[in-house]
Amino acid sequence: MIELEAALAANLADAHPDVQRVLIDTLSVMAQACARIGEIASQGMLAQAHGWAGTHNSQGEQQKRLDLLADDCMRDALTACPHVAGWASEELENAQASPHHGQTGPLLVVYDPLDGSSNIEANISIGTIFSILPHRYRGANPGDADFMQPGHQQVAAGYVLYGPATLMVLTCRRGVLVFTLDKRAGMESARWVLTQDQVSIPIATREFAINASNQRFWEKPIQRYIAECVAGENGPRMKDFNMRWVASMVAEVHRIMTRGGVFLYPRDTREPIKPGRLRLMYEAAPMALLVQEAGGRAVNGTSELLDLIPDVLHQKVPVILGSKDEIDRIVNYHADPHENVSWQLFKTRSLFVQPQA
Ligand code: AFP
Repeated sequence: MIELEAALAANLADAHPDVQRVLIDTLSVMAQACARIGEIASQGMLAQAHGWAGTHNSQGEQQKRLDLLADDCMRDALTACPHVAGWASEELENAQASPHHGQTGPLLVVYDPLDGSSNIEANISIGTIFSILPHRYRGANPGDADFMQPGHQQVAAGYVLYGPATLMVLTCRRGVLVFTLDKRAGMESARWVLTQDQVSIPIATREFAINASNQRFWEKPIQRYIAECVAGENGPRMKDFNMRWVASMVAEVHRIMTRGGVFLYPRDTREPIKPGRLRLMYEAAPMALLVQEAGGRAVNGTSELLDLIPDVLHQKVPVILGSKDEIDRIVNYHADPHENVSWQLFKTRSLFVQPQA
């Protein structure tokens, strides 16, 4: 079995030895932190990890106990890592400079410590998402502005899925690797082992994931795309589609990594100043890099997510990603915004209207 460090060394064989060392060390430290988060999550109520913490993050969202425990695990790990100059967490208002390595570390880390918080008490899959960026202005502690780099600058990105198995899915821009946390010899000697090399997302799919309760707020291109999927073999797509929604982006993206599909959290009209629910830096950009490295595509409807330059640390964006053929189609629908939705489809077969006998 190939363990994390050896697998990364092989994956980064063409990189400069210094780059190799820095990335392997940093990813190993983060992998350990995620193993710890997974352990706490798996203990649930036994670890007092369920329920509200009674606090809010900078976005005004209520925090769960596990959000905070996971954030602590990541922060402690990153503080000890000499290569990390600073980090930005979905749970913190501002970026933090490393107290010891702020001026010297070559890397910045951005992370969502606990994705899918609403699933915690229901014991449904949750995850951690992270992104690694270069620290370009060494000699000074990084501030918020240093983190606001477009996603295509990422040197690595990944997520950890705390599901029936604990999996880490990583890219160092040389394809996508999957590691499984091997706990068979006990948690003390748990290790990450490579279980899949070079993940490839099928180019075509018959499966989509969207929170259909927001349908009335979607723009026309998304109305049209979903209506056509739901119309199935009777509609213009002439094939039936399946739908899934886990409410944890990590779980949705991992399903797409394993069997293809489309995930949409599109722009909606509820809060026009927040065009979307997901954060560009903590969720959209790292997932976009992973999806692209696996042969898929990730857009906001009209532009590649990796090209977007953040204006603020917690910026939200529409996210549409997955199997390439479907994403190409959705981008084409956005390029033709005046095309009317086929409302007829909604009358006969809709997410909410019973099909006529
Ligand atoms: P939380 O971690 O704040 O619960 O959010 C998870 C998430 O950002 C993403 O993982 C899901 O796709 C999405 O929210 C689910 O949102 P809905 O509440 O619309 O199901």
